[in-house]
Amino acid sequence: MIGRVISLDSGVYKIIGENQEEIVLKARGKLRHMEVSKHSSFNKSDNKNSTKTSTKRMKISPKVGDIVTYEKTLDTYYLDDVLPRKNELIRPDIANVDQILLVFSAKRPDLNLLLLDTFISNLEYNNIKPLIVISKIDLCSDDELNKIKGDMSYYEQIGYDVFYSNSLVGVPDGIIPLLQNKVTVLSGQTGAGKSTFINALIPGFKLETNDISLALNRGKHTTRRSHLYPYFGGLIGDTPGFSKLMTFSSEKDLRDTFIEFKNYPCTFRDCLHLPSSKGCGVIAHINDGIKNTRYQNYLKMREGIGKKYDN
Ligand SMILES: Nc1nc2c(ncn2[C@@H]2O[C@H](COP(=O)(O)OP(=O)(O)OP(=O)(O)O)[C@@H](O)[C@H]2O)c(=O)[nH]1
Ligand SMILES: [Mg+2]
Repeated sequence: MIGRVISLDSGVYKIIGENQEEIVLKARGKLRHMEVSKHSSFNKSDNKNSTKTSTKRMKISPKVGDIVTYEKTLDTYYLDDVLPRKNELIRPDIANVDQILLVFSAKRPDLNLLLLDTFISNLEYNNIKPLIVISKIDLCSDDELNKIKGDMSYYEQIGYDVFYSNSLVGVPDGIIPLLQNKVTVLSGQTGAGKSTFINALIPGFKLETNDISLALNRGKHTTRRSHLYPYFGGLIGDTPGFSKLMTFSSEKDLRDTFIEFKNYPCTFRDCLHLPSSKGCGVIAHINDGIKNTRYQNYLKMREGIGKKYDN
C-alpha cells in the first residue's frame, strides 16, 4: 500500500493512506540502513559514472511529504520503504512539493528583500516554483504599502506571482485556484504569518499562532514541526519559520538562480556578471531592466558562498 507522510514526531509517522484515511505508522528498523542503488535519488554520492552496479547501504530518514509503502502486521501499521523523491528541501525539511508559498510580512517583521531573494534562490536552485505572499498589509500606511508594491512589481515583471494579504480577515483573491490539486508548502521568516494564513484558508482551523514579539522573546518558533493538511484535492503544509540566510556552494549555481540574468545575453562564456566584468551584458542592464537592489543582493549572497548552514 502507498501513502504520503503528513507529519512525524519522535519516530511516529502519520500518513494519508490509500483510501485518504489518516494512519499512524511505525518505521521498521531496516529503514535506518537501507540498500540503495547508485541510481536512487537518495544516493547523492559522486560515483554515478562508476560501472559498478552494486548497491550501497545508507541511512534514509523519511521526511514530511515522502511517498512511502506501508503494511499492516497484526494491529500495527509499519512504514516499509520510501519511494524516490521528485524534490526535497532542507529548509523547510520537506519532500515532493509542487510549489512553495513564501510568506513575507510587510511589517512586524519588516519586509527584508535580501532574505526574500535568498529564499527565492534556494527554491530556484531546487527547481521549485515560488508564489509570494506579502502579509500584514493592514499594518502599513498607504505610502508604505505603495513603496512595497513598487518593489514587488519587479518580481512580478520577472515572472513571480505576488499576492497581498491581511490574513486576519481572509486570503487574497485568486490564490485558492492556484492551490487546488497541488502540494503547496508555506515557508518564510518566523512570525511572518504562515500559520495565520492557513487558518484563513481553511475555515474552522486554529493552528497555534503567536505575536512576533512573544515568539522572539521565547526564542522559539511557534510552529515547531512541518505538517501537511488536505486541501481541495491537494495538500497544504505549515512549516517552522527561520530567519537565517541560506548559502550556496558554487558561484555558478548562485548566478543561475537569478532568473532575470538569462534575459540579457552576455557575450562572455561562464561570466559571473560581476561589477569588474567589463562589457558584460548583464552589468549593462543594471538599472535598465535589472533592479539594482536585487543585483546588490546577488553580490551579498556571493559573500556567503561555501559557508555551511548553521542550525
Ligand atoms: N495584522 C496582521 N497580523 C497578522 C497577519 N498575519 C499574521 N499576523 C499575526 O502575526 C503573528 C505571527 O503569526 P504566525 O501565523 O504565528 O506566524 P508564523 O509565520 O506561523 O510563525 P512561526 O510558526 O514562528 O514560523 C500573529 O500574532 C498573527 O496574528 C496579518 O495579515 N495582519
Ligand atoms: Mg507558524
